[in-house]
Amino acid sequence: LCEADYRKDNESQACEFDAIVVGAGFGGMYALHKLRGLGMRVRVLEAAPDVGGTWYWNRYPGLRCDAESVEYSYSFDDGLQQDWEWTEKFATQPEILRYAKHVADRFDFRRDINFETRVKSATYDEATKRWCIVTDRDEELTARFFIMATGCLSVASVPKMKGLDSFKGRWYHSSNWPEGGVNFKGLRVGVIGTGSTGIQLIPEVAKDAAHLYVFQRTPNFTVPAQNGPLSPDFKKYVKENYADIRARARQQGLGLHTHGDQSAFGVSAEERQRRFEAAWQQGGPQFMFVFNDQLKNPEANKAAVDFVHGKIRSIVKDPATADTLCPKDYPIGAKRICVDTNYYATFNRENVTLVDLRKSPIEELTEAGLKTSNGDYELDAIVFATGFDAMTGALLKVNIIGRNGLKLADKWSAGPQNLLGITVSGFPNFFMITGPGSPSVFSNVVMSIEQHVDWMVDCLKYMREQGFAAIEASAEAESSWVQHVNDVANNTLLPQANSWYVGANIPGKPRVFMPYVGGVGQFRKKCDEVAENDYSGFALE
Ligand code: N01
Repeated sequence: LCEADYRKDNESQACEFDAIVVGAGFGGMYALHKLRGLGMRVRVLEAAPDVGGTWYWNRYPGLRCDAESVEYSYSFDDGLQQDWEWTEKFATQPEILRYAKHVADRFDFRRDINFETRVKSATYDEATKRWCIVTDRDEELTARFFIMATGCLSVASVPKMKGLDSFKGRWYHSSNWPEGGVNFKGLRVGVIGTGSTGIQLIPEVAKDAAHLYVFQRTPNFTVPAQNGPLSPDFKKYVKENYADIRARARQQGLGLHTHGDQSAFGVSAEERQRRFEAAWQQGGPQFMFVFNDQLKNPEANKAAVDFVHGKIRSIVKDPATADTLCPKDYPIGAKRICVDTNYYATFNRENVTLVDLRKSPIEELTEAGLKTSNGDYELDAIVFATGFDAMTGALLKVNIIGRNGLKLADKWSAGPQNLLGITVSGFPNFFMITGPGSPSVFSNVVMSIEQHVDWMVDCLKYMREQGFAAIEASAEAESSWVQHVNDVANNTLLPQANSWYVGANIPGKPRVFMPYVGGVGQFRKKCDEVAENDYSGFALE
């Protein structure tokens, strides 16, 4: 079906599908590919005018992926990975979006995608064992299987600040950036937020702005990307060894580098320092895996903290600014580690001022700018790099109603109960790609997407072979999975920060550690065991 045929079909009420997928990012596109492989009639519903998901909407200056380009890509088709040429160690957003579009062209995905279509609700009908999906075009579609591939970081969080409406300048949220870009030349700009996003865009905005004020509430740890063009030799090596690299990534998250297998205290102080320095010079998030106890042992973590504090103090010339940039009250890695290009050095520029919101909180936005408890800042533009309603935000934006009228929003009022991060008890034939309870954000997410989709598609194949019409997680299996996710997290230092991992950035959100941090290898093993045991923990009918 092409788009026009589909609309015609729809008019004649032929809107029944085997599967409806929401989202045409990396998750939705791969789900479409695999479901087509089962011979299913699939429709993907996407709010944006084109594919790409997060890489479509996020276009702020300086945006790159913090997983290396040759890893942050699909592994399912060797022809694809052999043909595509990444140019830099860490790909820019335009390059990743080009890749997503290339994949859509190559596999002719667009003919099964309805763009500019937002899903409003999805309701399970027990009598027919089908989902009814309603869109903002007032279409009603039905499908046996309903799959949310809406991403973990796709619902922007703009803090409710007093006076936002009165601000006379322009304001932007990083994840909904104007397509043509923003010209900050000669402007007084305020950036609120110093997470991965702020840390990437601040050095770029500083190059253009007349003056840049960085409003920091919590300092973050960031390691240099040490980005650069990929050499022909490296590209050749990767292409010749893709099978091994991908196999390692399926077990440990990333395949190019091996993780340290020693405790930080299994080596001398000099050697510890040497290894941290080598990781810093190598660049990227590998810094978190120099030693195997960095995220578990507070002392090992402190050794990494001290190393980064030393770097900040050596780069930033003004000691008071350097001190304000040093995170001191949570373990490194407990908020997702950031990866930057020239972040700390940006604070040496004459036209950049760091404002410590812990000492002087924002009171309100005014017509002319922003007022803290310590004074007024006149601004022409404000950038909110204030993050996302992570992991559950996009799932709960759709009114999903399962058996007995149960709303997902109500079921999750105390936290996102789920089984394997892929399914939810009370919601038959409903699947989440990279849902809460899965490794998703704690992994190379494209590899996780492939694993979740592969597991789901194997499950649907099994159902067809065995003659089942519906599958649903049992309440007991779900409770023990949530307990396991918590136990694994509590065995680390990760729950100790007020991060989006625990929903702390959204007022009123229940504090629950959402991602599975037991490792992608362990997660894969658990998923495979469930499948090998005829989907133990699930009811099939
Ligand atoms: O969002 P964040 P992000 N007043 O939530 C501050 C992925 N990502 O968009 O920490 C003042 O991390 C908030 O302060 P605090 C990646 O997984 C990846 O930066 O709450 N400040 C914090 O500093 C990442 O982790 C890439 O005290 C307020 C910031 O805003 C995730 O997305 C690039 C505030 C938000 O940081 C999210 O990153 C970009 C308020 N009312 C993103 N509210 C790459 O691949 C919030 N803040 C490289």
